Amino acid sequence: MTLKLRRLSNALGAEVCDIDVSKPMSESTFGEIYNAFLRHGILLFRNQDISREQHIEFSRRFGELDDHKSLPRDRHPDYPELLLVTNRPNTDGSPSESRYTGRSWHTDLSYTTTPALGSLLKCYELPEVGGDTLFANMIMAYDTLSDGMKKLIADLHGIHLSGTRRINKQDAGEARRAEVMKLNPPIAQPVVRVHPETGRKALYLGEKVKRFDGMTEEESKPLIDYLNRHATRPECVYRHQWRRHDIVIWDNRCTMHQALGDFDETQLRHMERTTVMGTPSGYVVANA
Ligand SMILES: O=C(O)CCC(=O)C(=O)O
Repeated sequence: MTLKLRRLSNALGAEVCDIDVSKPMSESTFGEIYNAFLRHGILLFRNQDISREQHIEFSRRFGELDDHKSLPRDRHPDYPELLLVTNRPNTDGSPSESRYTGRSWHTDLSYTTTPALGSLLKCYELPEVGGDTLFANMIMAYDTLSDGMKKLIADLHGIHLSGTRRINKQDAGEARRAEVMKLNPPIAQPVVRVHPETGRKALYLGEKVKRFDGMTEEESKPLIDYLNRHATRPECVYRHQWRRHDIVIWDNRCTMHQALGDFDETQLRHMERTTVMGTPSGYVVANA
């Protein structure tokens, strides 16, 4: 079978057309999908009105799945392979802990020593308008730096902090903050990451990074801000407008993303994500 692809933007992304991911799929068809994933950084599958089991089963074809133990409160109560990104209130009426998940530029699990290979996000409920997600091509971001800048950043490591380290007490609650901080010590990751499968170099940063290892925040901030700004220029970015039953998979090793708060938060937005485990990268930073 030859896959029918439709590019989503100049920077990155392709829609895989006319595929039902819940149907049996040959190795060769999946091989074509995987090659397209490596080539385009993100893939979109529309109209996937499938069960949670089928979402998990399709995700497993990309590799071993994370059980989200670093974010226990956001796990689906019945499916540890699924992470909830939802503003649906908890059963006791309290606000959902995951209602602001992903509201800054990041790549998944970069604050661990096995950052995610990929993430498959399925859309269940959408507000009337908005609720979009931005994706940036970090290979393009790296390639478009000057040689001088490439040399300057070649050996730098950015210290990645889990989201809850940066959340204030009112939003997260002190107990949860302490729990997640213990589960997620600060991790230094190379600023220039070599993609383990394609060998391409990509910027590996985002807004979870507040300083470089061996440097102060004050020293690091101008360069971190510059690199994040450079990576998120419109020419490096695709903006996804969701439809119900979309599944989007992104390659966390060469893209970053951000969920936008561009919608009426009294309306429901409910997404569920599987996370494909990646290969080891980075190191724990003591006393960061
Ligand atoms: O809700 C979204 O659009 C993206 C969520 C997100 O950032 C994530 O799952 O890492």
